[in-house]
Amino acid sequence: MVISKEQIASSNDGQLKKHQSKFDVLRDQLEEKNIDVAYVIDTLRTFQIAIPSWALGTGGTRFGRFPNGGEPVNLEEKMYDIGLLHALNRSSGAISLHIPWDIPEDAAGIRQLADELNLRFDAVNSNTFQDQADQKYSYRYGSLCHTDKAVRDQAIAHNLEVAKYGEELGTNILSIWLSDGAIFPGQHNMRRALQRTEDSLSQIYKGLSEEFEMLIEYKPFEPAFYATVIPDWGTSFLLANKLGKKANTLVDLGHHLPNTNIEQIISTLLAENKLGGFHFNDSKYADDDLTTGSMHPYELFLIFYELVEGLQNQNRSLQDLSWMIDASHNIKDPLEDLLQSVEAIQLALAQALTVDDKKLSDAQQNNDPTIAQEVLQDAFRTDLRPLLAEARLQDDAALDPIAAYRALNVRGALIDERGEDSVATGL
Ligand code: PSV
Ligand code: MN
Repeated sequence: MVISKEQIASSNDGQLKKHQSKFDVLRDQLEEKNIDVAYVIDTLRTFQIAIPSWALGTGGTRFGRFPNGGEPVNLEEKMYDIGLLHALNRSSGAISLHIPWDIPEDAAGIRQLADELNLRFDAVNSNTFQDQADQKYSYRYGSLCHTDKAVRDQAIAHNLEVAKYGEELGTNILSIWLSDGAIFPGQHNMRRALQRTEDSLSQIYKGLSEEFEMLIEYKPFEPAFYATVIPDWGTSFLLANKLGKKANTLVDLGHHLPNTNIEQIISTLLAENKLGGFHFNDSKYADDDLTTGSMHPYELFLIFYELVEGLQNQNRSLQDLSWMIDASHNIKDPLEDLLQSVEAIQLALAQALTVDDKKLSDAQQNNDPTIAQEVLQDAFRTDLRPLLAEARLQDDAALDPIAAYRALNVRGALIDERGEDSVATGL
């Protein structure tokens, strides 16, 4: 299924008048505050968030899974699903693959389909946290950290193979998340496990061409419940620094212990020029992988403020980093969940772009936390949704993506096309 511009336009028709009056009020309000509305809209229109190929089906927990039907069963169908999202919001124009779940057998054909759907390929992800049927050695006791060199070599070769698939698709970003670690105290020597991991990563690093970027993702626990080898940003940063300029840290919002100040991590990584990418989701307790912005929208805004301010300070652009949603959709329709996540991310970006920087920095200079809070919360509490709708309208996307998705009965059409029982691969 594809959604045409005409279908979008007719779904917008009935809402245009209402949108225009809401947008006019907001624009006046923002211009009174000397905000360059056209610049904010342009930034929103340019900003694209990659959708992972493994997030298009219903997720689940170890207790069960409740699929919605019509799930994509191969890479092409997954790309069509992302094409639907992108037609609705024009902000999801990128796809991130996980190998071996989505090996592009016919890279030229896949690239052509991506062009047709206006998608580009973002980071490619390796998987050494599961065993595959045709695999010689098991990752039961780790991959890049394994005590046995043969297992490490197999995992190194896998990562280089993933990078090769990426190259064939026109991306030069390899994203690595390792589940390597110990479930029990004493299970492994933590120092040696880290040293072996560093050595394996440096072999992967050396095998990547100069243009490649390696993203190192950290996570405190799960599935290793005692000691994950790369548990935090400090360890990822340490490894990325040792490896060299092609290696950077990737921050997944769900990969922190409760109450960690993620925006401060971002500020430090940006200052050190070592922030490479982002995985968006939200959580109440741990790596809950909930819809972005569904739990902590204020935190998301503060994170974006650090990103926007930090990048501006270095004359860098948002496009220098990789942005991806990494969520699991337990009960919602995955496509609706992804539309909501993209909207929440764009909203946090817009809020960050409308902070009165001068006033905030004066308040900081004058040690005035009251005014600092007023400035931040003024941006956060201004309803910027009409601005997002306007950015979409200018891109021929839907004023209200969820409403259009439902009006077009997309899930029903996908069920008709693929069946009630089609289930996507992934997590
Ligand atoms: C791990 O929880 C993680 O966030 C990593 O990004 C993986 O690549 C992804 O989930 C799915 O495997
Ligand atoms: Mn992640």
